[in-house]
Amino acid sequence: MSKYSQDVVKILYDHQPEYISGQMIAEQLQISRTAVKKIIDQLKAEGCVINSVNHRGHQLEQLADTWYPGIVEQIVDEQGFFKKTLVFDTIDSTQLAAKQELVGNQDSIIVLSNEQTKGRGRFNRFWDSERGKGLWMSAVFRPNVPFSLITTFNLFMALAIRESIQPFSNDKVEIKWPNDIYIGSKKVCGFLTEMSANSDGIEAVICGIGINMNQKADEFPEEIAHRATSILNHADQKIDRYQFLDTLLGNMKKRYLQFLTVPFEDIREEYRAHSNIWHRTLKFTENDEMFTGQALDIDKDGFLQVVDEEGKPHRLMSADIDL
Ligand code: BTX
Repeated sequence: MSKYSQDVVKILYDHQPEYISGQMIAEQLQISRTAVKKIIDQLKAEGCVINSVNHRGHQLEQLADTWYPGIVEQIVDEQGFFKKTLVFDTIDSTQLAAKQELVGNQDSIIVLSNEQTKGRGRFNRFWDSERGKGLWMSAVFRPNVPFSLITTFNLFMALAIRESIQPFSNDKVEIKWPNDIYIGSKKVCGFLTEMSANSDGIEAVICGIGINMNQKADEFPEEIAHRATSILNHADQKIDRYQFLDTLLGNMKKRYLQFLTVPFEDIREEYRAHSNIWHRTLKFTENDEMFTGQALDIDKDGFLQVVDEEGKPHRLMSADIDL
């Protein structure tokens, strides 16, 4: 791929919905018109929908299923919150890259990759991260808050992710406490919050988010096909990854500022209303202990209040729940 392809796609993106002539692109980049034509053909081959019309030029209709760094950076910059953006074509895990990148600076960071070869969930479980199908992202935050507050961070992020997926889905999107987002009985997103601390306190909070955007139902690996879904499976058209990223970053910024300024108590009702675990019998696993019970409530500190079949109460900070 030509080193100018990132520039060409950015120029086309900035000109949307207008046409721009090959001549103008060539002049801006100080390359030949033939070179521009070649790059545009390459962009079309990788999946960009570009309308090319004689005497008018080129118009970008849709980007390919890939992250173009210049466009991602522009979206992140326009949101005005994250200070650094890293975009990979392939990487072991965005979470690992984020942890390396946060050392020795105070930046808030976004890390995205087209695919992950070792995407990880909680307890080192695998996270399926196919190329071009989903949003595999880690976000580094720098909250200056006491350790005790960090437990509720995840709950604010859950709301941010849920409300970002909902406008793209025809069906109800719900939070499955503590780390998943569901549509119906299937997982559309898994996220986790990790912390890096030193003797001065919290150095960073790293939120890893995996969202299935555009997999067709038969495209999931066999072992998760029965419990995984994508937004596409609940939408009328393909999810525009850039529009989705913009929505998600906006909601993450909003919820993060809320996390810094109000207690969880203020959003507790909203969280409860968007959760899918009430009024049903569930199987809980916490620290290798398994029991069946019912989730009754979430308290002001974000702990789940559960009563098991014997009537014994449990207060859970984290657990695996089988629906
Ligand atoms: P979790 O441990 O709650 O969920 C992992 C479980 O979910 C797996 O054991 C598997 O059963 C199922 N699963 C795996 N892949 C998918 C998928 N694509 N869709 C639905 N279900 C799946 C939740 O962990 C937290 C996941 C965070 C993933 C992000 S991606 C960006 C960042 N980088 C990284 O390595 N992890 C995070």
